[in-house]
Amino acid sequence: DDGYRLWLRYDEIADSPLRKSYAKALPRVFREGDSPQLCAAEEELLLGLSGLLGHGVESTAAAPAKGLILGVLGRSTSLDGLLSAEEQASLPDGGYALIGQGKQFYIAGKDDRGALYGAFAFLRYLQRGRPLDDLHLLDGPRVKNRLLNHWDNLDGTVERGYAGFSIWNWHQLPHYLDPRYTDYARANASIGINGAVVTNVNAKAIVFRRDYLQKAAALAEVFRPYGIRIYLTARFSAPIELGGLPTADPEDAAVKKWWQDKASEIYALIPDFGGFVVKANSEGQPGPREYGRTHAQGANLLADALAPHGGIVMWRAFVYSNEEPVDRAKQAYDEFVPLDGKFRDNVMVQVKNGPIDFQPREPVHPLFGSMPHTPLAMEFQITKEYLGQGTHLVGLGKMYEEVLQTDTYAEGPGTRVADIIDGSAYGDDRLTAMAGVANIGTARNWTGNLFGQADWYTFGRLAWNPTGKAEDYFREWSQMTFPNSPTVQETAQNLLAVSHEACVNYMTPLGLHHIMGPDHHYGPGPWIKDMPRADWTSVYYHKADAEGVGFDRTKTGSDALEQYTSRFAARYESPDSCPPAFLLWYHHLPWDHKLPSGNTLWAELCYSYHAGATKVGEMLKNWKSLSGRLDQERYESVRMHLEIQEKEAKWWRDACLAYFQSFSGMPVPAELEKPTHSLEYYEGLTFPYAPGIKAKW
Ligand code: BDP
Repeated sequence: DDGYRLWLRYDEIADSPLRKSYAKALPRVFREGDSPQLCAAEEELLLGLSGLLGHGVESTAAAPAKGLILGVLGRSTSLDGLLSAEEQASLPDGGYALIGQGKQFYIAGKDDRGALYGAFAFLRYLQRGRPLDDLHLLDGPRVKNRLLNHWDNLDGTVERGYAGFSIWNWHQLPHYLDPRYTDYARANASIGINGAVVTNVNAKAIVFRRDYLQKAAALAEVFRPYGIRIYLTARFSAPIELGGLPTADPEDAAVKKWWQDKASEIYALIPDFGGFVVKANSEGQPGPREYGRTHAQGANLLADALAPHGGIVMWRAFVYSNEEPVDRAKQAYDEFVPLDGKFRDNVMVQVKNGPIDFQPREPVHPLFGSMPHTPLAMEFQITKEYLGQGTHLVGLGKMYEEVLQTDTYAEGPGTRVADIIDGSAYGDDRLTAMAGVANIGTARNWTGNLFGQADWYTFGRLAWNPTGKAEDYFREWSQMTFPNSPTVQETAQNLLAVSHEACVNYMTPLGLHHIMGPDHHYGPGPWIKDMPRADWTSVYYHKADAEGVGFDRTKTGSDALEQYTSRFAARYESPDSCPPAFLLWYHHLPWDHKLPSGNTLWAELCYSYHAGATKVGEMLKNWKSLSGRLDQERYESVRMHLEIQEKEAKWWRDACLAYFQSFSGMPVPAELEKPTHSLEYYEGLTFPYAPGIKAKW
């Protein structure tokens, strides 16, 4: 089994009483309505039911006395009176109800998308072997825009992509439609994703050339029945590069007209086009700052062009200036907070989860809660640029949850990041969004590492409900990915649950960050110091010397903590009360500083690195205990990746401890293994062809 079917496997249910009871209850399917989404939902139901029940299930032309009925509330008469008025009103757009009544089962969408999501939820129900008795379930998305961001280049490469090449074959579009596009859309619809940004944030203007827009339109057509809108990344200088204008100044009349005309051209081809994602004035990308304009002026230029058509702009806050900063963690806040309230209604500011850059663990970004008048979108990374890429198994759901559950105190105690993202903290009907940088490529199993599928899955489920629990989604994924085998499911679920903490421990424990190899960001590189910018080096972030280690971000240092609410900051200000997980993020401390555990900082660092590597050993052992309990192909694929991960966790541990020991001068605690090689050995390793190098700007 090559894993291509993801969590939509629909293998025959092995538990025969259960299968028979489902089969008896669901002999046929009736769809009331003809929208493309309803048709896609019906098709999926027939495919899923036929597979799970082990025999063909057919559709009927009229509501059956016994069976499954699919429709849209208010439009499908068979659903009349199904829900109370309050129930119906409680469903948000995209919401659905699954109801069993007598011998009939209903999938009732609030709208067409809702019916589609309901169909997938119903199948999920069966895939997980849930009882159909008393079925009465209402659900709907808490976040309006749930997007994947593909960092895919038009030449087929993927920036920070570790699962092969881009699945978008621009060269053959619009004429050749790879069936994979449909399977991609199905998979996304099954977890509620409703937008796909198909081009890299490091954008090319040519994507707005008419022939490329036609290619995008062909993808949009494939996505449409699955409720997915297409978005493109907008290069700010496109009016110059493509339009031949002398400037891209957002206040220039000709520039405004160029964007308006371009938007009209796009919407004529793609009527449900989602909008633009923009990376401006960051890492060499052009932007409004070149013209002395603000990010708000830049974003509003594009927003005005899209507004008549209903499109939105997602303007990224991942900016850092060319001047070398005292603390890069503070830059986005300094630049964006003064602009709060100055963006058009159809602009969202898209913020990475932490203030640096997708590290194994970061505190939440200080912008969350600091721009109450601007809708903020969460940007998570699903592709694991800094977390072992396509090789290591790291259940990202735990990290997403940690971020989303963090209390910012912004609107009083209990203002979790999740409440800011879903808008409930503000009680208005603002735009809401969550975006995930996709980990998908041409690998037969889509994500290279089989467990990367779980990250995609969990991201989608949390985008639907940011207050949800990662473990629930790990369970769902494991049950659907390894059906009919509770032992495999439990082990898989456990691997997902423990692996993020393990990774943090063997890479960057106690709040360390950005100490990986340069450019490719794979493997340890705490010694990295000579780079074009200080904030691309490791020494800038860990500041290790004979005295101690860590980045002082308190009042005696960069005072980054001042960008958070005082309640939030209070937890981190003193090294005595700061949670160990963030100690060196906020403090520079002596090597012999005593921790609550009773250990010195140095010893704690040693124990943490060892705990991480040891955990990976256990993960491998647990997986190996499954030999023979699942298909050989997936078993071997995970085993081989875990074998590499175990080796590399030790590499991280030993290289980092050898390096930091050269400053601390203290011995590794006697009961722990010492680094196998000298520091010079680790420093001397080179990886000229490591994957994922950033596109040259
Ligand atoms: C960093 C990546 C780089 C991206 C950048 C971004 O190293 O490849 O272009 O983020 O988010 O994590 O724009």
